Amino acid sequence: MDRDKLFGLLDQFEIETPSWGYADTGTRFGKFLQPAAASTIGQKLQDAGVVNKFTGCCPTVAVHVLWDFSMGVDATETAKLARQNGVRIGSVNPTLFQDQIYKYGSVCSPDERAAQHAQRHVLDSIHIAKAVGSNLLSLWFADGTNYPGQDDITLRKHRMHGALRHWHDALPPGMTMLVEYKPFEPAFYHTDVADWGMAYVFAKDAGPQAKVLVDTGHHLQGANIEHIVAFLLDEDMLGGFHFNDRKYADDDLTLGSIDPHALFRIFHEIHNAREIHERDVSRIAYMIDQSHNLKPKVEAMIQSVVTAQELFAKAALVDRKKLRDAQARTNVVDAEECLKEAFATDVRPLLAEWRKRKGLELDPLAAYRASGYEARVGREREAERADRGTTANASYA
Ligand code: RM4
Ligand code: MN
Ligand code: MN
Repeated sequence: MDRDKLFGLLDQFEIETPSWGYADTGTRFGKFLQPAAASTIGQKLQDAGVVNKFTGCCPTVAVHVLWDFSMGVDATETAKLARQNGVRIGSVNPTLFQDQIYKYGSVCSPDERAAQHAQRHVLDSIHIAKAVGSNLLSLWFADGTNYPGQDDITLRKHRMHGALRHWHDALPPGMTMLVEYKPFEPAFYHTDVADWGMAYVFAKDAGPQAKVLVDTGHHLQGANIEHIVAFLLDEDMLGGFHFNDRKYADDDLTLGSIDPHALFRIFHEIHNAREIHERDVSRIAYMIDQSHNLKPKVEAMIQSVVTAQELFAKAALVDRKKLRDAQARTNVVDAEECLKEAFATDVRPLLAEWRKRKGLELDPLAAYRASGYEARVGREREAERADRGTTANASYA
């Protein structure tokens, strides 16, 4: 592939990082705290700005409404803070779990008060998105049941349909509503938006501004995610991704750390849709949804972004003319060799060249480490926490 063409594709490949990836997180068995972990939205945006500075491709930051916005705080101030750190607010994620009222679900709950609370929270989130200049509302529901017979599954489906239609009608023009699915957890018997098919039906029914969000960790073992991606792309229903890797379930491990080839195959389908099937893939929102419990947060984020770029570039190198020809000849071995060759290509020198042209450091992780940022903010943030008399508090995302 022509170098300039590849660089053009890389220029357009922007990856959003999540505010919650910079805070202390953990599991239900506890949290391991890090001195440099961010505890305020200001600190999260500062970290995201640093990731963007070293990678040059992470200009937006996803926010989770209840974790990042406090009552009475003007959202435009948060947008300003983002700009001061060289980033913008990206997807706005309503927080439809964790409150006591959501014990039996949010909009699907049989408790009318819970559904109304959720209704209002999402409408407030749309206002926040407008105020911060974001065009993405990203919905994930913890709704589901834990025991057979606990609630009427069909009634819950109707409640979800109603809520999504209502919110869709409240979207300003140009704003996209993403519907994320997940097979289980926190509900362990049934989940109201359990897979891509349900997300597709809900989104389609809500209206043209609703699309499906694929979180790579939200599939049962063995699911063919690239097939789902190709299918959604062809239906013009793929809104975006939450990238992470997994070994067992929704592990939120570093992208590409377990199965880099899986993400390569996903990118292959995206390049294929653009080049061969002339699909517009420019509006796909690429987002990272990871929480790093053991790794230093900014390092882990840079590592993830660089891996995403490498796999994206490798997949772009697939010789699609050769592949089409092999497919037409039904030469299965030749066809597979096209993918193997691209995957085996060391694209790191190409990426270094792309960074050089953009005036970026050639090795983002090494440059970040040399900057001494981690140790500096670690000291500052520990001192601030001691002043406030607070121990770090954050979610279990
Ligand atoms: C969920 C899901 C959502 C994210 C929360 C924190 O498992 O992936 O996207 O908002 O975690
Ligand atoms: Mn997610
Ligand atoms: Mn998840």
